[in-house]
Amino acid sequence: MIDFLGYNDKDFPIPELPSDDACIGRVIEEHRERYFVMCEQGVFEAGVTGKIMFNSESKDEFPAVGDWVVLTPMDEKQGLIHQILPRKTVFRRRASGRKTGEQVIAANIDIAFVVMSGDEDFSLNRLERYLTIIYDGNITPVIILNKTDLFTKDETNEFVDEIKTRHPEAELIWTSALTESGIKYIIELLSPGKTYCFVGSSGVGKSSLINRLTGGERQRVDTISDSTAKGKHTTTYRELIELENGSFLVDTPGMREVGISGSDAGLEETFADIIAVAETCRFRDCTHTNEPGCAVITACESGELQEAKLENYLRLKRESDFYQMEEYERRQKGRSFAKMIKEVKNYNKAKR
Ligand SMILES: Nc1nc2c(ncn2[C@@H]2O[C@H](COP(=O)(O)OP(=O)(O)OP(=O)(O)O)[C@@H](O)[C@H]2O)c(=O)[nH]1
Ligand SMILES: [Mg+2]
Repeated sequence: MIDFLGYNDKDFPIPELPSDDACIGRVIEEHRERYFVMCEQGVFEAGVTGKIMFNSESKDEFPAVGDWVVLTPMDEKQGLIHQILPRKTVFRRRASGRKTGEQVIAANIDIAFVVMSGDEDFSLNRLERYLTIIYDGNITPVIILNKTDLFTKDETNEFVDEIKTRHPEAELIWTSALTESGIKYIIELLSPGKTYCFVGSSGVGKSSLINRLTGGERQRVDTISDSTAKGKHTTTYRELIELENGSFLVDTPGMREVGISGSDAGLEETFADIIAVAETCRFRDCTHTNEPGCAVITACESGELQEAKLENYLRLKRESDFYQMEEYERRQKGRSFAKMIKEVKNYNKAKR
């Protein structure tokens, strides 16, 4: 039985190792395809083998923070990642910008804290994007409303009510990283061997909350953007931190885009109230926009369902469907290209 960095060989049997000196480690930092992997012998800076590099069809086949991997040391400080062990859970979003496919933000997460604050960051629609991704990855969400010190009690209560009305099923904690109010409710959730990640927009206080939990100023100043950010401690890479009680926290940089991929399971859980009513619509393929006998529209009119939530559901469902269609087309294209290469090869062989 291995009990190391939350690795439990009951969850994943230890695979056959490629050599005697190979070991199991956990990815604790990710920097553009270079990884820091913590093993029992220490921390190794590692890249992936050529096999992973060339056989991977998409970015989610590369290691991510929180992954357990098989590593062979090359010297005392450098290593090579041979294999990623199966992921128990995964926090992934649609790759940002013009890239295709999915990007894994963190793997093997038990609870994801979605941090938001009451200032301009407050958005129930964005919160639902996070919930969809979290449920889709088999992770349990906990919502944190931070920076309550900036608001009156009544204002905080209003934010709390808005979140609870829209998502009564999700656990909600309101905190101030400045005054430490509410921090104890986060601590109550942290168990040894479990992994927790903090996600949310830039500046909402993810790293500040983590600093409170570690009890120290472990946050690094971002020296690169110091001149523009005036010494702001903005997080630039994902990292895993071990707490004294044996639990693990993943800090992530603020996300500008929270694009969902094909996340039907996540949508079904986030919008379970809408999905339940939709079962009773007259048409099975009802789009809940203008059909006669649409139970969802009737429920919105009577106040049983919230119209704003329905609008967001329909938007996210379209996004999920679009992603799946795009991926399907991309794979078909990839397949027909591979088929064409094969045909050319066969033709050339036949000619010889
Ligand atoms: N008033 C107040 N300020 C806070 C609180 N939490 C964080 N801050 C401040 O908000 C700013 C951003 O905090 P960070 O902890 O760096 O935010 P972050 O979510 O880690 O941001 P990124 O790393 O850019 O994603 C800092 O100036 C913090 O001091 C809080 O509870 N109350
Ligand atoms: Mg940060």
